[in-house]
Amino acid sequence: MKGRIIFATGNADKVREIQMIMEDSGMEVISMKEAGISIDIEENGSTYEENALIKARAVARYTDAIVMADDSGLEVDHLNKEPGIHSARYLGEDTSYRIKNQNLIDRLKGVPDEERTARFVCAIAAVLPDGRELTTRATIEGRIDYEERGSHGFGYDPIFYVPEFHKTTAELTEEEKNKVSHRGKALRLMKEELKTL
Ligand code: ITT
Repeated sequence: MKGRIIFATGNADKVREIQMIMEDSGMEVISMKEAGISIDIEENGSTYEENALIKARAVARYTDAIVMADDSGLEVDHLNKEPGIHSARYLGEDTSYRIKNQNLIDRLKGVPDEERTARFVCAIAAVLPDGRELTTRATIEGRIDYEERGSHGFGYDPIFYVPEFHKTTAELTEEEKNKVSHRGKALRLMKEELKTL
């Protein structure tokens, strides 16, 4: 499949990662903002897939291009998988990630390594010009670190420690993160699905 994909996200950090991951697809990825679509979308689904579809469908109303959306989050096992689908809104949408990250570290005070397990989850939804809808999902497993480390990435990356690298995802380069991340894996699954159409 060739052409242009409009990504239904207002998160510029996601757009940067997605453009890198999709570089070899032969398709141009632009954000909804770049496509001149500025709408507020209420994410009231109860799963990552539902929320991704809500975002993609909302933007698909304004274009004949393929529309994709990403809904993602951090699940901390010791906190009953919080903040989960509410990750962007955790402690308030405008609260800095310094504060959100420190809050999660504080809530895990005294919790040993083996109980600090967590994962990033990403669902990608695609709405095709003919109305067909596709979703994929992938995860990356890790642990909540004891302090923030690294300056790459965004959001919860500085506290998301990946044991196989002995680094947080904020200490990985963008290329390294994209190879193993929830978003990299889910988008590559979507690329494969699109190839079969
Ligand atoms: P859009 O809905 O406009 O795409 P958003 O940031 O609100 O942007 P989500 O509702 O999907 O996106 O929330 C995802 C949140 O999960 C994101 O804001 C981060 O806090 C966290 N998150 C997801 N992927 C992440 C990653 O790769 N690294 C760090 N944090 C991540």
